[in-house]
Amino acid sequence: MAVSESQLQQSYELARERFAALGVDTEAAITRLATIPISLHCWQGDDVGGFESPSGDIGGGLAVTGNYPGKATTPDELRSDLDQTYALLPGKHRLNLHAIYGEFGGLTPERNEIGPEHFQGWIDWARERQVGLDFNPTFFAHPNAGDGLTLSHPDAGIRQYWIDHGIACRHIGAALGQALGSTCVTNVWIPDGHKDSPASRKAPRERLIESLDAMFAQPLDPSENLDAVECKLFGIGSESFVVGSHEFYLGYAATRQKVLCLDAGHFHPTEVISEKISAVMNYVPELLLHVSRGVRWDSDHVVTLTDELVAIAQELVRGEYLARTHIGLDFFDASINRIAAWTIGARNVIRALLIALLEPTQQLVEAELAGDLTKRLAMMEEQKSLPWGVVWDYYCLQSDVPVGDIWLEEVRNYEQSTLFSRPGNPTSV
Ligand code: RNT
Ligand code: ZN
Repeated sequence: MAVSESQLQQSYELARERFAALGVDTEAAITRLATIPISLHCWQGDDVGGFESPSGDIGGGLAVTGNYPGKATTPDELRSDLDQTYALLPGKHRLNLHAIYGEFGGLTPERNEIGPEHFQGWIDWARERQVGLDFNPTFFAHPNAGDGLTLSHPDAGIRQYWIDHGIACRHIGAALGQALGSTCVTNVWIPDGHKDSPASRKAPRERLIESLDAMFAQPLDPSENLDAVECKLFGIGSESFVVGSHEFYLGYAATRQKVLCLDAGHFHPTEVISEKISAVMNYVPELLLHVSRGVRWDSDHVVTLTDELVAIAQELVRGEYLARTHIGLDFFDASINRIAAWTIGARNVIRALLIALLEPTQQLVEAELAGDLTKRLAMMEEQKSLPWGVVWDYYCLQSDVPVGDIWLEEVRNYEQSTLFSRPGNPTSV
């Protein structure tokens, strides 16, 4: 049900006063929130399919389950779906592309031969909307990654193929950054690992260092492209050993001063990335977050408003790390409407940031420094029921995006008018 605008204004005034009494300026929080972009991952829109033809198995130990109708099968469809999604999000956000989402004109160039020309359609689209782009080489869904090894492969020829793919992608990243006047973060994630216990853990890791160094050898203008590296604990088919583990990439990023990517679903189940941010930020220049949600074996469920999501946002705000952090999403769910999946995940990340920005941090820190841990806990718990939801609604209203669950009506209309009439779907002819 639509919320009455005047009622919301009145509720907001009360909420503003309630926060002001705690020394929190809701207007300042909203203004700040509007400057924080979330990089939407293109791959939620088509189940990590991409536009190489013929599209093969996703591979890399990644799995997308579900067959909800209406997925995007062309770049124009995906862009249209993204436009619909951005219209439901307050603030200005970014798009994170994978290399397999180029427009290859019906051909499938080798991955080491792709260039900025294959992304012109995306650049034009992004420029028109003033959306910044991020990028990822695709080290999976390819015969040369068929045995689950890429940059750490024992075969020097295969390693070189993937090094060259990474180099091509860094240049694409720089071209995207230059064209849009906004730094592109190019993130390297590789699937490399073993299903069963390896005889040598050492050799693949040494090879990976060598490959990464070769890939990153040419310095690029950091205002155009920044390199990031992403670790993982395990994947399907790499249960016993992952070459690019957390320790591996933390050391790599620290010694090479690369951006470290922490994916919320890539650690042991009781390990949380909110706990790691203030540790790694002492050693790496910047952070990329893949905000995700692990559920048992899956690291990629749609992001919900969990304690951990709020804790991540709180750590970024409390530690004043936002200026050094790039926030991206990473999940893929094909069992629900894909635009709704993006919208739910992204709105939750923005909501979590708002909760963090509305925290009376100074008072908590003062209680802590005074040794009054009773007050610290009492305040933290009371804080949970402060009327941040009203401030969120007001922010949506101000940003001219749907307030509350009416965004779903828009998605349903789009589903009927557009998604379900795509070829091969229920109501299409
Ligand atoms: C895989 C990594 C990686 C991918 C994307 C598609 O476990 O999280 O970020 O999800 O590159
Ligand atoms: Zn990830």
